[in-house]
Amino acid sequence: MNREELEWCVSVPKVELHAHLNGSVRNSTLFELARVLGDKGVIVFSDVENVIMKDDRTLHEVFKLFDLIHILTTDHSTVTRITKEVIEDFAAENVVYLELRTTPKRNDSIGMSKRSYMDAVMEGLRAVSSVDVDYSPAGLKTNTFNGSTRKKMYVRFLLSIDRRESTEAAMETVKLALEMRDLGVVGIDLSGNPIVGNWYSYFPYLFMCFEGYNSIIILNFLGIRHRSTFLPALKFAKEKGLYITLHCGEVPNQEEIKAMIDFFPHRIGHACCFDEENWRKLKSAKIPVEICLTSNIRTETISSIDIHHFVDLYKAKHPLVLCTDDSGVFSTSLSREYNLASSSFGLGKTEMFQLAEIAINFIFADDGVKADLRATFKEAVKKLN
Ligand code: 6MZ
Repeated sequence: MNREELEWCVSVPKVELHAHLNGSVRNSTLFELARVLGDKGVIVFSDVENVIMKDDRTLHEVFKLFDLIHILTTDHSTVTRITKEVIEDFAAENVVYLELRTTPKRNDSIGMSKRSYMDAVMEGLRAVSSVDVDYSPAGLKTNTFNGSTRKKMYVRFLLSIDRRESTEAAMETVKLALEMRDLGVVGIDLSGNPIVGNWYSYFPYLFMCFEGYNSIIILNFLGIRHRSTFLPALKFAKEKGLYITLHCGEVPNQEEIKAMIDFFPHRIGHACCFDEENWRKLKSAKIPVEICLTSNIRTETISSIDIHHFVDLYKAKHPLVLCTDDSGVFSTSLSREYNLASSSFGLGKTEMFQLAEIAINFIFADDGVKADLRATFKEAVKKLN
């Protein structure tokens, strides 16, 4: 990686729209947390160290890693700490608008509800000290101090529904998002292991009823388990005016991909494993795509960068935005993603700058924020030239 080019990518203002909180935790923080739990005998530090240091991991392995990260991070004070650090790391990268997504977690054993998890996130945001953060859609709430001349950054939140969750848990997340709109929650993300959970609701129990004497015996005929679906929660969120982004096509489930496009989310993430028909559908629907290059390569979702679908979408002028996905897990940064796009696809500085600026069109915020961001880019272009 050319150092000078990377520095240029850092200096460009950027918009980050696909970043998972727990995937963006610094390795140094994970090690520190692992050491504490190791000393308490909750985990074996060296096992954790090996897992964290592993470079390439399949998509399946990544989800095992997240389970481990959640053991390390999920108590209120740690959630606050990682939120502060992650936002400050993005600010240091010159990210001027960040949509940070996280899965609100309930853990009765430590008195954590989805709401208290999010309160801990908000506390982390308010603790950010390296930049002024605007996190309220009405522009009323900032952590600005009087007379501050610090850089300003917009932060908005997306609440993630994990595909493992029940319909009820997904609905609770949507209700929480509605409750927290004034605190900068703008939408819902569907994420998690793509082979878990179903898009459609269906009745998989094939059962036989034997009515005899005074009782009814129900036999589970084929042993197919009922799985709840997240669709009712997503529909409800959309009806209530929340923005929706879906992880779509991380695995080649064409039926689900088709249904997701028909749902017409405001954006989708990844779009890796589309067949020709769904690819055509996506392009004609013009749904913006959050592209995560390093993540796709590291998880082997895309076998090599030169066949990445970025090129096709870019040439077709399809709305797209470069993102990190999990900057901690994949040891990347948004500047590195821009640098990678530039070196892999031969984009010059003008194209890179335009790519960064055009992302403003796809943010889940109002026109006032968009106008302010456009002004920031206008100023930046003068300095960079
Ligand atoms: C799907 C992903 C993901 O929510 O605990 N997540 N879901 N595909 C991916 N591509 C690699 N990367 C991260 O952050 C971690 C959670 O984000 C989702 C997973 O559900 C993971 O557990 P939070 O802050």
